[in-house]
Amino acid sequence: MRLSRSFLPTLKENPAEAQIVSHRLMLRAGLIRQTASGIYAWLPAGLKVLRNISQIVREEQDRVDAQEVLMPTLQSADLWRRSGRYDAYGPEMLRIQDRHKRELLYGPTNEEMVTDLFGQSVKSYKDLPQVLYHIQWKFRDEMRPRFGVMRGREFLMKDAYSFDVDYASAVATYRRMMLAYLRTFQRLGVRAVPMRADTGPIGGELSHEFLILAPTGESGVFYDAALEDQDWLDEPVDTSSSEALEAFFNRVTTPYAATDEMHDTAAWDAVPDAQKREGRGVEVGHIFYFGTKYTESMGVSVSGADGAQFFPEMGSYGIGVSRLAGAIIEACHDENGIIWPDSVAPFRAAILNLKSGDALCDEVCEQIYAKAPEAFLYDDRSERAGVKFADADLMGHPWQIVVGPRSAKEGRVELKRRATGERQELSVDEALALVLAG
Ligand code: 5CA
Repeated sequence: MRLSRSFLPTLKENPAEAQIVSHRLMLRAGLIRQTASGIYAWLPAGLKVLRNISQIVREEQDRVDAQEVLMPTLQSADLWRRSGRYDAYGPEMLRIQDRHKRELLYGPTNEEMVTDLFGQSVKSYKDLPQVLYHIQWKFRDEMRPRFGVMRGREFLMKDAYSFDVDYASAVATYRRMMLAYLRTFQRLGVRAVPMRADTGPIGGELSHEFLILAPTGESGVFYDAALEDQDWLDEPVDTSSSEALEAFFNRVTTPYAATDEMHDTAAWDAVPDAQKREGRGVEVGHIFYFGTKYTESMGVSVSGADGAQFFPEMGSYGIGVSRLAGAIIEACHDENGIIWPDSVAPFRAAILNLKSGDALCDEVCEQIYAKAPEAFLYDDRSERAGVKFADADLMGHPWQIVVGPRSAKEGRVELKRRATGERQELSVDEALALVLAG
């Protein structure tokens, strides 16, 4: 994308309404704009981030055999009356009437709809397990929307729902999903620690939330440093073996980890001091096992091997996709701006033309840009070098390719790595190879 022609409205000043760093940086870097309280429009660079996050989430869901669907945002109130949650959900639910005075709602979550969809088509134990997910907008009329996309009213969620034949199979599904989550967050370039959680309005008996560690997080967290050394990308777990899944689950859940809400000081005292880590975290995912709560209340049963009807065991698994954009910034920034992990960045590199209008500089920049226009944000504006450097740091591209008249004469460019500040002078081809690798 050429910066001179793009819709990338950066701000020099910190917007007064933004209290936390990710909100400030998302506004300043031109990623989002608020359109109503707790509701945001995603501008081109922000949308690329949202898509990059969604794609990694999708790949990891597909890897554990979850199947993508797309359920609507609007749901009928009757569906929620069947589970008894229509009245129970309270004022967070946005209730709507259509022209025929039929009651609808903007979905805050999809347990009822997916249970109904499942029940319409699946009639036998032979068709289990099933895991369905979608990446769809949700609405929760939060009392105090704040911190930009971190606590919005409309927000993008990946929500998956599983149906299993019995408890043992449901637990295996839950553990597979836990692994998918750890891999997802690792690929997104952040560390997320799973913590035992309260089940809240979703209900159920087994639940973990995943928190990204960031000093500005909403929850206090206490955890054992053993959880810091785990690598889920290079240590494959055999997800077809329930023993391997159990060993994995124990490894992740045995070391102490709790948010302040669930903190157990006696158990914490037993953690060796050198292993104790205390900090703050942002909840980016939450998984639940709740058995037959919805299948039973909604009357959705299938026939078993013995011919008798039974209620499938369910779980639901959420990831806050739009919240993640903010949470990643909370974890990855410095005083100059965002430092995007490579996997999430809207552009791999900015091309900074230090002398727009100079024939040679323009030519070298155009030559680089033509190699991969989708990967680069070409700063072709006739601005001062300082402005270009500052904007590139603010927007957080993993690399900056700096083209100035002196080095351009020798066919060389300066390559800066945003995360470390390291600079090196390289030939155009060497720089391109580094930037476009992986
Ligand atoms: N049905 C279950 C799982 S599919 C569910 O709704 N879980 S949840 O309530 O925990 O939400 C899942 C994730 O959505 C949360 O972990 C959080 O990351 C994100 N989320 C929840 N509320 C908001 C909000 N107001 N703004 C942004 N993200 C949110």
